[in-house]
Amino acid sequence: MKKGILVGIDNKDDIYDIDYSLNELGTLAMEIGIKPIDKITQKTSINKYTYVGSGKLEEILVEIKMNDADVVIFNDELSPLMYKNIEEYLGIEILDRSSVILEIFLNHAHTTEAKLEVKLANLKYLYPRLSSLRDGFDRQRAGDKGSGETQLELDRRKTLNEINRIECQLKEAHKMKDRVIQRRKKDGIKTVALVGYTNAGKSSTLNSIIEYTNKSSDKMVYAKNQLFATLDTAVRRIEYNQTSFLLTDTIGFVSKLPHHLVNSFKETLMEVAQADLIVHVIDASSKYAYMEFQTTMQVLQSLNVSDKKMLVLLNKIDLCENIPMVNGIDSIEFSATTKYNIDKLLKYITDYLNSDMISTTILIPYDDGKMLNFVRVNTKIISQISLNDGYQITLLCDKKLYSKISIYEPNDSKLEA
Ligand SMILES: Nc1nc2c(ncn2[C@@H]2O[C@H](COP(=O)(O)OP(=O)(O)OP(=O)(O)O)[C@@H](O)[C@H]2O)c(=O)[nH]1
Ligand SMILES: [Mg+2]
Repeated sequence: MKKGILVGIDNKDDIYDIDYSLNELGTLAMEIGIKPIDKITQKTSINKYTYVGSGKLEEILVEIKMNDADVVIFNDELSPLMYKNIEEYLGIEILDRSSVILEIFLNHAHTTEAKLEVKLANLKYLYPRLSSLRDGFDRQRAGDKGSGETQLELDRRKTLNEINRIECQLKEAHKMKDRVIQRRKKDGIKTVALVGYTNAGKSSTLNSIIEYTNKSSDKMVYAKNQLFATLDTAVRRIEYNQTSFLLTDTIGFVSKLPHHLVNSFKETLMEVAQADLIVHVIDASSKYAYMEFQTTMQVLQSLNVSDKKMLVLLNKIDLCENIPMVNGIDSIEFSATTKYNIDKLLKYITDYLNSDMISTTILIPYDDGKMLNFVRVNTKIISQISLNDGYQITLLCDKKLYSKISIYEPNDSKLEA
């Protein structure tokens, strides 16, 4: 493993506590094979030329020599100018928070859409930095400046072309996704999205629900003790208590996510924006549970989905000594591993989804198989009786579907008690 020094600014205006933030950076670094060996902080605001002040930079240089460090990681995104100045001064590999997160995402993206989204974010991050990167490359080769400049123009053109190409591909993929979401909405299909800090247990929660509701295990999703194990949304149909809904597993969040990444994944996170209910999964056993909760709320705000109905799921309760308090939002203590309170969770979800349902009794002629099928798939059937001229069905349906269903409401005289 490479040895890394973490450097952060302890700014009192920052909403994140510096210990939390550097601890998180250290965990992110480990994910790409860098072991944090030292943490250096400065109580000030970010210096726009060198991130930290010149005295601090000297201190970092001493630490590098003393610890034989391979890389220095800065806790915020460095501007191209900062990157160039620092790299010239320190003379070793420099990374910033964004580049570490991007590298993890590049390693973990599996589906075509996730791969394109990460690649796009990475290219947008690299584009303004091409000049510094090429300078470094030329310095190493002691090459002539002239060829370096034309090479830089070439790099820039290639990068821009690639950005345009990927944006076009993604536009098509997102259009398709949007059509699917709109169709679901039209058909009144309810959706619930699992969101939360990375490694909180979103995928495990989905898997435990799949298992509990007797779904086949091939519907399970990838869950691992790893940051950003999930990079693509997965949607599964769940049936419980005669209620059917779609449950979405989503990508996890961390603080200071690179803005290009958030933009790239915005469309993928459409599922969250369109959900009827958000289940915010928290690792209740984490020392930083509250900060992690805040981090997720921040990202949701940047996605304009902070006003949705939310349930907080205090997961990993099996590991908890102290259970975090949640005020003002409904919450359930839970364990995806032991399935503690899973029935309570499912009851909460289905009760909420059914709360804006209309109850009615309809009569569907025996030869109207299409409507019969529609009702079976999209409504909650309470009872069904076979009469002379069709099925009499008492059901609960979504308000949006009522106009389609009410056509089948017979005159009272035709109804069987
Ligand atoms: N003890 C315990 N471990 C849990 C529980 N829920 C999840 N885990 C573990 O936590 C780790 C992360 O779980 P995931 O379900 O992959 O977490 P995630 O939120 O989907 O993570 P990302 O996809 O990386 O954002 C795994 O090692 C799980 O086994 C729980 O209730 N109790
Ligand atoms: Mg996951």
